[in-house]
Amino acid sequence: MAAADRARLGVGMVGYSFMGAAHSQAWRTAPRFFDLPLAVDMRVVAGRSADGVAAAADRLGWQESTTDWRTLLTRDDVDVIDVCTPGNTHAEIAVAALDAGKHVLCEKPLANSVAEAEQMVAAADRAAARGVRAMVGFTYRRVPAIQLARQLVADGRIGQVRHVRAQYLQDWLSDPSTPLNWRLDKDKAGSGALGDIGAHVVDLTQFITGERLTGVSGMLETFVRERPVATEFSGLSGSGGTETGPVSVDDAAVFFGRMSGGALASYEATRYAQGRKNAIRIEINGSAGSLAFDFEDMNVLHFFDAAEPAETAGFRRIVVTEPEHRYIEAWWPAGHGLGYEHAFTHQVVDLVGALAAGDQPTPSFADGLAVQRVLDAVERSASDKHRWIDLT
Ligand code: 4PW
Repeated sequence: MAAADRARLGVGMVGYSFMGAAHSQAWRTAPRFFDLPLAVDMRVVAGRSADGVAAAADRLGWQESTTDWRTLLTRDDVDVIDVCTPGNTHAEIAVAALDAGKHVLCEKPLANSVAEAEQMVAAADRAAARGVRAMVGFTYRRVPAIQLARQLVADGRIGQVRHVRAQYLQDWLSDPSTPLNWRLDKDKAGSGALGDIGAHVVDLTQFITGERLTGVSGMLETFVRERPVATEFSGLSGSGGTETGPVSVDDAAVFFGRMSGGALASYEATRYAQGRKNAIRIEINGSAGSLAFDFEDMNVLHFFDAAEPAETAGFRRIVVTEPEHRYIEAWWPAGHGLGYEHAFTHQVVDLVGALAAGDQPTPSFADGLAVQRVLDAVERSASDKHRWIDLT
């Protein structure tokens, strides 16, 4: 589409650290590699520190900055509000934005509690009646190998799903001197590894299989209960002094459940898996084959087809970088590979496409609520001797 024919989509973002930077690069890059139906206009970024947010606007490519996110609600040049703040502010910002008629992209997990997530879904439903859309940022859905995995399941290539095995492994808390930050504060983050990274594998397994968890049993552990107060923190690392404070969230979560199609599912989320930096490992075994993925080798999907002759059967390593694979054609020649940031770009591409078409983007807030219910059930189970919690 010729640039002049495109209607503008004014974007306002709230928050500008790790996720804000990832989302900013996506808003900047998507129109440069994909033929978007709307012209992205990175209008304004909001944050609490005047100096910090002004510097971020400059660095990340926003035209203006503000210390008051509420000003975004009344601006005619802002059509979509991108929420990249800690979880305790998601509900307030997203509900206000939707009620003000702004489309919303909200970072995961959707909220810090089921009650907040339900309020957000209600706001999204009210807004949808007026053509205003809401999407939650389960970004890893947009990794091409994950898209291929979902396609293979939907096409029946692994048959009836029997086992779902999922892990999200990081190690940035293994060192007890890693300081406190908002991800370790229950008031801000809602939960620890469970919500921050476990939420991704819950969403991914439900997305790939097209099924929902119908019940869970789990346990949580906090290995290091006191840490230095941070003197500086960025991304997932920082430093602290001699003052210490409590960790109020889980460090690790292990749970199992049953999928709606009958499969048995097991999950592990931890920030203490020494040597595993961002390993999202998913293996699905079906009656006719298996799939395996690890984000640390994110351009690859392993596929086992049980129909192949035994002499030559084996896991096939599919390099998911062909133009036939979802999103790839817009990028590099086959084999040149994508990285972490590309999934955020794909998220913007899909959101802008849905907004232009007047469609509901996915994952919806209702999808986010479904994940929230699983997180809540795991917490309830863990605090009650691993009791089975029904989700039907
Ligand atoms: O994908 C993960 C996020 O959802 C990242 O590795 C870090 O943990 C940042 O937030 C969560």
